[in-house]
Amino acid sequence: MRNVTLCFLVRENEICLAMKKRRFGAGKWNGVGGKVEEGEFIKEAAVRELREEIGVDASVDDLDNVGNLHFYFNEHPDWNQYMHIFFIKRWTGEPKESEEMAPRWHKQNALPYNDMGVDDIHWLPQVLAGKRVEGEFYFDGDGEKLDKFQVRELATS
Ligand code: 6OG
Repeated sequence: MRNVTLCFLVRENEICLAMKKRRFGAGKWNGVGGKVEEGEFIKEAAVRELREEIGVDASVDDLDNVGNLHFYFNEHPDWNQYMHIFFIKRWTGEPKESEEMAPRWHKQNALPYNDMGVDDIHWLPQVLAGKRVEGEFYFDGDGEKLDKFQVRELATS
């Protein structure tokens, strides 16, 4: 299954979400990420996407893997993907807009879940509370409708 990354810059009480301007998830707030390319390590791909999409530089050592989720698209099995989620507390540069995304800081306790992926409300609050998660989500249609899901909390190391 295709590996994809999702990164969130976090600072006290706030998290950086980016408005996706095109392609999958356009018009929604999300973390920053994309497909892992052939021959790339997952964290390297995450660092590359951060630089390409919001102009921020991070070190692979500062990527904290807070969750891993399998996504299954009932009507588009070729879209199925395994998403690796990272929180990042140390980086250089200021998030800035690109052709792909427009970043903005949000209060962690007032996130725009209605304008985010339908899965996010089911795992992001746990992650913000310091938990690590794994799980599976099944979607109908193009990913806008949740069919069923399971999320499990993992022991934090
Ligand atoms: P490109 O195809 O533009 O990368 N992604 C999802 N994120 C959330 N929160 N929910 C989903 O539910 C998602 N499916 C994919 C992974 C797509 C980006 O969107 C994330 C990538 O960071 C279905 O290269």
